[in-house]
Amino acid sequence: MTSLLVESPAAGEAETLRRGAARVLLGNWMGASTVPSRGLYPHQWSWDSAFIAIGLRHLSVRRAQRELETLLHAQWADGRVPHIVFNPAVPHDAYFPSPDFWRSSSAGAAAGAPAGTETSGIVQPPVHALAAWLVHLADPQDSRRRGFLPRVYGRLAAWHDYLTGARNLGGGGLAATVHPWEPGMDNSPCWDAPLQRVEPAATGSYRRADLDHGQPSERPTDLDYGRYVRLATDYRDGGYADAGAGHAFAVEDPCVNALLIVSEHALARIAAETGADPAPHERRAALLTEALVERLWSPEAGMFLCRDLVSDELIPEKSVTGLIPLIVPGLPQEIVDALIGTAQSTAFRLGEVPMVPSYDFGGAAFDPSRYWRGPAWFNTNWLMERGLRQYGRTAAADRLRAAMLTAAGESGFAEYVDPFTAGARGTRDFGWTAALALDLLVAAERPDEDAQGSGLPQDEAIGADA
Ligand code: 9WN
Repeated sequence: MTSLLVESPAAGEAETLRRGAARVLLGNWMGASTVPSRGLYPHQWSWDSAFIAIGLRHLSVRRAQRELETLLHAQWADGRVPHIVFNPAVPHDAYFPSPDFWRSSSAGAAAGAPAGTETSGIVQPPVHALAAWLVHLADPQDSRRRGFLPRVYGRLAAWHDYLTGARNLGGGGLAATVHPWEPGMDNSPCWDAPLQRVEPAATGSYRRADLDHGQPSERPTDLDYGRYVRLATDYRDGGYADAGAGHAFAVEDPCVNALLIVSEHALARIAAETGADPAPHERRAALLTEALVERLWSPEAGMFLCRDLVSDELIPEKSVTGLIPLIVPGLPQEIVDALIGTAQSTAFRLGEVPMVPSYDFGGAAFDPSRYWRGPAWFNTNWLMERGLRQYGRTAAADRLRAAMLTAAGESGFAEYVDPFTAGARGTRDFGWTAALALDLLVAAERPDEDAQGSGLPQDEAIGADA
């Protein structure tokens, strides 16, 4: 990778990047939401849409609002926001599992799935309240005029109630995930041990569509896919019930819960802006932060780890998920220092390699090409960048931002990149890569206007913006 952008991009480079990112976002826009990729992922995905809205707000605040509202309209009555909202115009064989696999409107009826929209029945990380708050900040006057926050507040609050209620499977206050697709890092080595308990669905009982678009060496193996299908089938056949379901896979993930905390702080801001009481959200954010440290912090590893709820043990694999709590405000100083030390250690090599990898360079399962087992992703690095900035590591954050901007442009807005070279991997013209590059570009150019730091109540700069 040539280092085009050392600190902040030169005007010409920035313009090229901005145009490229805008081209991707306009090209992936479907009229009411944005697809992650026209080929590989031709529907609306939950956490993709949140990250996409964060970038889209710089192109069109209205579209960014619409993006989030389209997703939230597919919310189930029990509060869950589904991980995919299917586009009825897309043929079923374009993506697997398709609507006829999930059968949300029938199998999910008891859990309150909408009757008129087909969705998946699992969830993804809760980035949405943070995204809604950042979209509001992009143009508070327009947001107020259009009543954006009052429209989304109730749905976002119900979403968090679902995660902290029905999904408190471990009983310690954290949200659990019941499928490897839920934390969004599908093929992470963290799931290898828990997945051993899962009997794969029979080969030939389904057809993978992802291999029509991606390199098999960059995608999950057939064995892992069989297990994903088994877990989703069992969840569906149990009516997508959470309590008492005897989940074969149930995990508390640091990134999911860190995003829940940051989004809960954002919800407090949203509540205050709409005339509701922010205090319950602040209280919940504080309780979740305590639970995160109590249940997932490992002083030995110097990072957060996933907890397997079936064995009730921490999973010793080091994944980027365990560094992402750096976005949580108010962590004890020794945890912040340890997290940054681990990020800079030989495991993740922050500052030495272009972007933070998805998994420990020294881990037995490390693979520089395969899904979430080594490659570097733009959403996780965007979160790391915010975390570093929040805790005053400005030089490290600036370096990471510059490297991400270079990698986004040079890779053709790749889905993920090789962790040593930043060479493109996965699909190209990927939605959140373009969106988050645009967001970083704006932040580099207009630091005062952007919601730097956490987007949280302690952040005075944001208070002034709002
Ligand atoms: C399954 C859409 C999604 C991302 C996930 C990423 C990948 C899907 C898949 O693509 O997952 O949800 O088919 O592999 O792992 O984070 O949201 O971009």
